[in-house]
Amino acid sequence: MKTVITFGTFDVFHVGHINILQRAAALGDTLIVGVSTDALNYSKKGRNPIYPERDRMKIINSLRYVNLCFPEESLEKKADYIKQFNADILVMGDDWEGKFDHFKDLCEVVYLKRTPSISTTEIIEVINSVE
Ligand code: C2G
Repeated sequence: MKTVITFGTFDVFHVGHINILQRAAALGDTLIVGVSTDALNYSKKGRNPIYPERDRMKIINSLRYVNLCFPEESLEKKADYIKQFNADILVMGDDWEGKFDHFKDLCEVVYLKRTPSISTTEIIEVINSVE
């Protein structure tokens, strides 16, 4: 039995998010998702996500590929989360390529190709440009 863990904000949920969660789930038997909190986002990006963390967690929790979802409170706690959930594989999109290689002594680290031409930032830009 293999447990897969992944992390993300998953703001303004879109098909790129579905694609990575579906492929992450296919790598093991259980998929656990850390959803970054509003506070973590604010500290990273200087703004709150469009959807509050309660709603982002509700969306992730309702997906059939996801077995469990929890709030990711700090980027520095990844090793603790990997150990806490006994994860065998850490999956991230390839925008994070190389950034989590130091966890290779804890678990397998896999970077999956991002879905091209879609991102939360682009969706927000398109909405903002509508007059
Ligand atoms: N993603 C993707 N294709 C896209 C957009 C996103 O595969 N077109 C993937 C990202 O690579 C990431 C996941 O979807 O693995 C979530 O993306 P974000 O919500 O943008 O996550 P991010 O803000 O990068 O948060 O601890 C790490 C952070 O919590 C990651």
